[in-house]
Amino acid sequence: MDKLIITAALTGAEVRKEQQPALPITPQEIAADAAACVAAGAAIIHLHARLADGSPTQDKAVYQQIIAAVRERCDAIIQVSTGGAVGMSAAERLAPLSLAPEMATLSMGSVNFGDEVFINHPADIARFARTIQDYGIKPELEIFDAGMLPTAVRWIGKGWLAAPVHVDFVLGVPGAMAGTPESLMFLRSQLPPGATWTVAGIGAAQLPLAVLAIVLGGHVRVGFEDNIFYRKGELATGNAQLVARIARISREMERPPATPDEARDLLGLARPAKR
Ligand code: KMH
Ligand code: ZN
Repeated sequence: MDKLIITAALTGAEVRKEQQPALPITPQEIAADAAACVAAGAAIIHLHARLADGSPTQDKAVYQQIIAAVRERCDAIIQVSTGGAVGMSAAERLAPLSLAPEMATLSMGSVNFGDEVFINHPADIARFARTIQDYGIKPELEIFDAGMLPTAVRWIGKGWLAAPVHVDFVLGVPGAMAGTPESLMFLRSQLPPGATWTVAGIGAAQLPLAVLAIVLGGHVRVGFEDNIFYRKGELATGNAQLVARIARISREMERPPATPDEARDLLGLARPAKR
């Protein structure tokens, strides 16, 4: 099996500092956390931006500061969010794409999201997909619910998404597909040929689904965006602690973590010129 690509989802849009004191908010905090995660075994850094007061933003200038700070500290694959936060407009959510990061997320449908609704109108998804393609960015298809993967398959058929796709199964959001092995096994059985995939289990589902993905040949996403605990009742000390646990398990399972450049090779991304 291939080496394991570990994505660190550092901040997200929903978690608050009061819930997890180690949540990185400022560009410098995010960059330091990204570097610690890469040192611990992460290859991709999934980015969300926050304003100084902690509120989520898709502001291009803030992303620009974060990306510059991260690039100074490590060679991670930078993946920006086009999901942003519930309620943001499509135009807001598109903003970081013009910074031409290596990767960007692309949610493949609408879904209940806790007490809210994460709306992804097909016309907006198509616009995001086009823009991502125009900038030469590799999309990561965010699959929250069962209908979203057939949508991706349909879109590959229409030529709206380039194969092979890279998919992230986000499992355990209240209102979406449960964070269970059965969900993951089903979705994996529906993947289009050649797809690479990762899993982001929410809350207590993070660790068991990560371990299952290692066994099944998938990849893993961990981090405070999805889960703030190390174990029941015990907050993680930092995102890197969550990454380090997966790296340890992956080595034991003979799927050691991919470096950022090894992950680029697995995902069909060009290796950047040496910095
Ligand atoms: N914050 C969620 C509503 C993504 O990054 O693309 C959406 C999200 C997905 O986090
Ligand atoms: Zn996200």
